[in-house]
Amino acid sequence: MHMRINGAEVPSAGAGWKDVKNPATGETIDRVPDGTPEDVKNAVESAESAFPKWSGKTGRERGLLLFHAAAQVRDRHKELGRLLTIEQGKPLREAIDEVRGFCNVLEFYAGLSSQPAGEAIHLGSQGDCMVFHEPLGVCGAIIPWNMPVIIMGWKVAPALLAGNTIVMKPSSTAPLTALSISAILEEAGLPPGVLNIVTGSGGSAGEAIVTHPSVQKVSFTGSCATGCRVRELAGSRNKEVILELGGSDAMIVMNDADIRKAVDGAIRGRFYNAGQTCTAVKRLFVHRDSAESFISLLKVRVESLKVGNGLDPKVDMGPVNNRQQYDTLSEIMRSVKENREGTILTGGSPLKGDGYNNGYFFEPTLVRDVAEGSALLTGEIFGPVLPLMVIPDLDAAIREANRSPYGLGASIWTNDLATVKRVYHEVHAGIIWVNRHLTVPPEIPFGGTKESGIGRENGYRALQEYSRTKTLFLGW
Ligand code: TXE
Repeated sequence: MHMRINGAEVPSAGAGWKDVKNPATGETIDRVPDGTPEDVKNAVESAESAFPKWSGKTGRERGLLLFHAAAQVRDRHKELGRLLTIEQGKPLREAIDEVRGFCNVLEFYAGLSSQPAGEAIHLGSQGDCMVFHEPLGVCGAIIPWNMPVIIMGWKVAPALLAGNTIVMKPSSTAPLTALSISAILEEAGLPPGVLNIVTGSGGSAGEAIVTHPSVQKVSFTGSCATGCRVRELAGSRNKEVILELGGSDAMIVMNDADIRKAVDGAIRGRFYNAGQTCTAVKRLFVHRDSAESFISLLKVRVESLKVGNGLDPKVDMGPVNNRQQYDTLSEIMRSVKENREGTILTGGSPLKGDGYNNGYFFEPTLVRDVAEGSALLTGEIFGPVLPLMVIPDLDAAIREANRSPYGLGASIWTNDLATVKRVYHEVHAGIIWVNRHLTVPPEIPFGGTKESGIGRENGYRALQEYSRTKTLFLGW
């Protein structure tokens, strides 16, 4: 596939290509151009030329177009879901959900298009003021490979509705569905140049987007290290950023919790998308009174997960997306075994042999009583490995939950309101779920504290992230 600039497929100004592989088989399924700074320059120019007309439309006109585009993507959800499974690895049912989720995001923002924006301020004898919300101009969006379609929606939909034009870079290991979707948006009537996609590496195409003088704001989702780099590059140019940098979400199960419901929550929370979700359950704390019954039920459920090619409808979990993830995970588990960093209750190794050859498959893994300082607790484990600790009381749970540099989400499983109140007030995170984990519908603001990032996506407020106020002072 080619990049999409100014409403058309274009080859790169450079000669390079990047292979896109199916993580379940290792086969090359397509290739995309290795975009250069020259490609980014062309894309930004195209976004700049499209801006006056796009920002000149009424919000309702832009909203109608988003509705229409959502319907066209929805019509093709099966074929897009299949493409997403082939390039990303997730089970088809999750891939289709993600495509539908993208449509939900478009529809949510389209629905906001008729909301009144701006304010009128009466200043007595001094006069009256009107505060308008203006789009920023050209915005940059940098997308990872774990949820490449929904994260595209989170960035593109509010930016477009607010009247901005966009240059977006998908990840090199999952760019294809995003490219197909942007072509569908254009077929649905999105004018050429409003959404431009440059493929390629982060160091070249990604940094060229962040540093281009005409790009007003960059929204980035990815690792902490890259997010810091993006922030530095943008900050030294006085550019705003939205950074969503992952997490190490705690799930706390108290002794009054509904154990079956909590086990379901832990399974979905950790093993959905092979554990590669920013808000996945990455550390599980269980109250000692219910620990043994909870753990034995959980172990049975983890062992029953069927791993395989996501196109097989019987599969619960696919491979991890790429070699780097696979190697990192293998290395972490090697260290856990060698240094006795915890008791592995099940799993712990890459899956080899029949049906798994050349794929990045990893066993669903449960590790209990993880030692302090283990990477399982200090880093962000982006794969199907669930570390579990038994805690004596709520004080310990809150203390442990906060012992992470991240602060994206956390969940508390209980029926006691006083417990909910304490966790809500004392755990540092952008979202606290009660008897639930992972769910992020477009209606709610999403983003973290501490090293999980800055700014918020989703919800009504995201429109403000993509606009600036301008005031008209009428002195009369
Ligand atoms: O991320 P990168 P990687 C975490 C997760 C994972 C780790 C590494 O823990 O194991 O990050 O993943 C682009 N300037 N998350 O290496 O490098 C890159 O091309 C501008 C959590 O894949 O951050 C891709 O499009 N852009 C996370 C995107 O940034 C650059 C989701 C993410 O890549 C760039 C993914 C640069 N210098 C990984 N370098 C979440 N928040 O959910 C790379 N990129």
